[in-house]
Amino acid sequence: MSVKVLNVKEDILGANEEKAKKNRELLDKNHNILINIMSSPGAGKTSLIMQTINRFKDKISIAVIEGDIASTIDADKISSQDIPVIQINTAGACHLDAIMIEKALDKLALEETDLVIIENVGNLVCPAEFALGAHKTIMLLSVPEGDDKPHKYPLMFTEADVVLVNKTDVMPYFDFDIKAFSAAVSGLNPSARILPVSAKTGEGLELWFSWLEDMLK
Ligand SMILES: Nc1nc2c(ncn2[C@@H]2O[C@H](COP(=O)(O)OP(=O)(O)O)[C@@H](O)[C@H]2O)c(=O)[nH]1
Ligand SMILES: [Mg+2]
Ligand SMILES: [Zn+2]
Repeated sequence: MSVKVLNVKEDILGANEEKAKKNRELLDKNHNILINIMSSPGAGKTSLIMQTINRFKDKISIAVIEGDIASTIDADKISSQDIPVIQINTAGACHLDAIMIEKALDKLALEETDLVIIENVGNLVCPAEFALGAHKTIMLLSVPEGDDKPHKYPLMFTEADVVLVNKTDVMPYFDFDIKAFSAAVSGLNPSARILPVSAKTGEGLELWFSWLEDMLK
């Protein structure tokens, strides 16, 4: 008997791509920009989003989609800023996919929104495999995680339009080699913008804000 092999992963990713395209069409129709922020747990996604909201909320209308395996802790923080937020609880799944985003977009007043920010599930691996329909992909790597991560988790760095190196305020306590890190990222993805920031002290965030401002024009 011959063995039949089912490439389920390819089918799943193909169906996801189709749905991501539909999401993008919906966003474009409503003149929304969608950014997808990915990192490992604790790298500083929520802190960066809070800083970004503080900076832009008087100028533009922002909505947030929070992806977590469980809880509404991050969504509650964002919501305290009077920002519309949709919490997706993935009940164990370690990434967001385009169908989840479709459902979340359906619950947002897109015609009244300029920028939609996705905080993906904290995970350096599979979130990068699932297109969501985002216009730009942002990756956050924090200093304590180490400068070797582009070698170990290349896909995430390959997919990113912007790589933010967060927690620069603790740089003196870690042997993080920013030059080696930047060279590794550029080797994988020459067009990635690499921006060292501290979402805690605000250091370097001006460059992130001006990148975002340019993109929103
Ligand atoms: N020292 C320092 N701590 C930070 C910075 N950004 C975030 N944190 C802290 O790191 C922890 C995780 O941050 P959070 O934004 O929740 O990360 P997330 O899990 O990626 O959303 C929190 O205790 C933050 O206060 C930073 O730039 N410097
Ligand atoms: Mg978070
Ligand atoms: Zn996953």
